[in-house]
Amino acid sequence: MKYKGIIFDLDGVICFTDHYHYLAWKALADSIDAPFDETKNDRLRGVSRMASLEIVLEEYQGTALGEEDKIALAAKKNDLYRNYLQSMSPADLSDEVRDTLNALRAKGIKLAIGSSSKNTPLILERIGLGDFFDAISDGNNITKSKPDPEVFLMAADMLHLDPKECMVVEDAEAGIQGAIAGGFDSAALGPAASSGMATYNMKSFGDLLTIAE
Ligand code: B16
Ligand code: MG
Repeated sequence: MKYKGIIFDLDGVICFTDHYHYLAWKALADSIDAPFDETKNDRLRGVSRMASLEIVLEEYQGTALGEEDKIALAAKKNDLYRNYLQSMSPADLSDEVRDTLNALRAKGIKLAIGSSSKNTPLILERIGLGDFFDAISDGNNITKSKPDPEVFLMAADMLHLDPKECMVVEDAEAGIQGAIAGGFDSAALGPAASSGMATYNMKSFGDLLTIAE
């Protein structure tokens, strides 16, 4: 096998919660008359919650907001988002992703999560992967969000592997930048695949089986 470990981004790779992020940010933005659309939502991929809020507030023209106000707004968005997550179930994990993960594990490759989301444990539990991964590095154990490599370096460390022995799978450009900065090979899906920055560009998740050979 080319890699001893694979580190997966969660949102946009293992499952898709970006529409729930959109609905929650849109409701929050509407409540304070800040313009927000799908294009702005696309810029939030892989970006931490507080950094996302700064993007949401770029065109906000209401009364000045202090740190406390921003924390309250982010908490309100997160409550809305977590309500949407309650509707997720194992049916939100595609057969292709499930089968590919099982096949990679059968080849003896260690599998980890490297996500910016503090809601990673809830999402994994909802889609039936609560106990699946060998390591979980997420928004709860990092101090710097992607494009910083910290989340991936911590995942590799948890797997007791060197970055050179691991590959990162990402849908966000910020994630591919983080992988490169950490010394990882990377495989890109969706928006990140068109950036041309990754080691491999994939059409679908199952391509990992040939990449990892
Ligand atoms: P939370 P990923 C990221 O997940 C999302 O892509 C990004 O849109 C979100 O702002 C970030 O998690 C933080 O999420 O508010 O749940 O902590 O793609 O890194 O798995
Ligand atoms: Mg992502």
